[in-house]
Amino acid sequence: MKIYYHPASTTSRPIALFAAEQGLDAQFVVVDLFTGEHLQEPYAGINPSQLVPAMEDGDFRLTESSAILKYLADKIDSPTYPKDLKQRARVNELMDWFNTQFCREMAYGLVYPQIFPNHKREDDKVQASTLARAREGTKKWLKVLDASLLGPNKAFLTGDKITIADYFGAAFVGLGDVTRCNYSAYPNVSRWMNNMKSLKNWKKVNEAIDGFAASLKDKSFEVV
Ligand SMILES: N[C@@H](CCC(=O)N[C@@H](CS)C(=O)NCC(=O)O)C(=O)O
Repeated sequence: MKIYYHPASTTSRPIALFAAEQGLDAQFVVVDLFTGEHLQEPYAGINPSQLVPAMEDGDFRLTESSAILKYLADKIDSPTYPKDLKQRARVNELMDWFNTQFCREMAYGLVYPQIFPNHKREDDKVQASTLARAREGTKKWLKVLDASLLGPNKAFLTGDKITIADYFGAAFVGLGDVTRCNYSAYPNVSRWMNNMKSLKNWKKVNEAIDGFAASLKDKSFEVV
């Protein structure tokens, strides 16, 4: 099985972390986003959306990080994607929540326009209003995550056991480290992220993004 990915990519890191933690046997193939390898053949033929990650299992190809995680967890019969109808529905719900609401505001609204030149708005006023709006949106979703989705007692999103929703969601929330967001107003989010960061393979999997964050240490950002 091959996983095409980039080590700094927000949507690749949940898969790399899942694989490392759950002992998935897969060949990880780097697609260099910085040289535009994803925009050219052969990768553009593997994922017509020209994004990472993508997976090949024999002649079966799959894109979309959330779908790939579910496939991989089922493939190795992992308890991180429960079989019980309602427990599985809860994991799906959380993954959809991160992939839509949270990702839109945090990644595409607040962080990417500040760290990726191709996401920066051309007009300074538009850039400023995009960030201001996304900052409020991100705060709203962090509050929901803190108070309702996590609450004061859970180690992980669905209780005391880790699921693929945790691997998935932590990459988006962890993106805040790149621009030095401060989550102290969200103690349950902070506790959960500390649990995620305590995983054996977190540091290694996040080496590339941590290095990128370090390279931006003198730059100031709009943050939550
Ligand atoms: N919905 C997709 C999003 C994938 C995505 O946005 N990948 C980014 C890296 S995090 C990418 O390949 N970006 C390249 C580009 O925008 O040119 C998924 O979850 O797999």
